[in-house]
Amino acid sequence: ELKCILWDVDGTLADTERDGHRVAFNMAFDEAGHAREWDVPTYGELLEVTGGKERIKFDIERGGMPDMEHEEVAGLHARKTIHYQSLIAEGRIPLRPGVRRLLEEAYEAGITLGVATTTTPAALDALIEHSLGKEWFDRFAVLAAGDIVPAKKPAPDIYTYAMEQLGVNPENTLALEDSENGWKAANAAGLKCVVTVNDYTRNHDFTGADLVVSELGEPEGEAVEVLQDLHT
Ligand code: XBP
Ligand code: MG
Repeated sequence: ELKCILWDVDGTLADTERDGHRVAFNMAFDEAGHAREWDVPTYGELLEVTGGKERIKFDIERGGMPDMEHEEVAGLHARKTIHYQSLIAEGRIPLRPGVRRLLEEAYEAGITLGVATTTTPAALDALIEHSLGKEWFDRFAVLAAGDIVPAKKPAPDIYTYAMEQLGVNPENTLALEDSENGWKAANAAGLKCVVTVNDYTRNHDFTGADLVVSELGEPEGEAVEVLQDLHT
């Protein structure tokens, strides 16, 4: 029985990567005097690594940026988060199609809703406030985000943490994801997983996922039933 849905954020709730996170990283690099710009295809390669600080370190290892101490990476990333919050506050990043409808249907149906993401809490809060609506701070029963677990996706830890907080079992929980790393994390945590792909993730390997769709779609009164059927 489906009792809980855990939502990924970036790429799933909204297409935040190309016009949000990527742009914010570039603003932070420019401001700090780094001659580095992550263009759209390069950023696609860097998405192999989840987490913003981890992504900067990955680019350093690839030779894309000069070597830096952890503190400098953390400082750059903190500025990136500020820029990201401003971009989101400008209302640039809408929810993906069908997201609001599914959230509302599931909430009405009494399904426990939560978030499980590698994103920084401040970035998540900005998206909830400006793209989703403040009432969702209370409607989500858990907001599991960022460095709260040391190992980010594809490790299962953030899902395991969210389920522990909620007191729900993997058998009754469904993950909504958009990427291979996200799907692997959900699968490793023992969850069923529905994947909604986007431009950055449509060629990822989702072998074994329960359902892979291009988006959640808009027809009313069906989405929750489709997800519930996966659990019977
Ligand atoms: C997506 C990510 C994140 C963002 C940047 O995570 O990999 O790292 O690109 O986030 P998910 P921060 O799809 O699981 O939400 O810079 O805030 O770390
Ligand atoms: Mg994602």
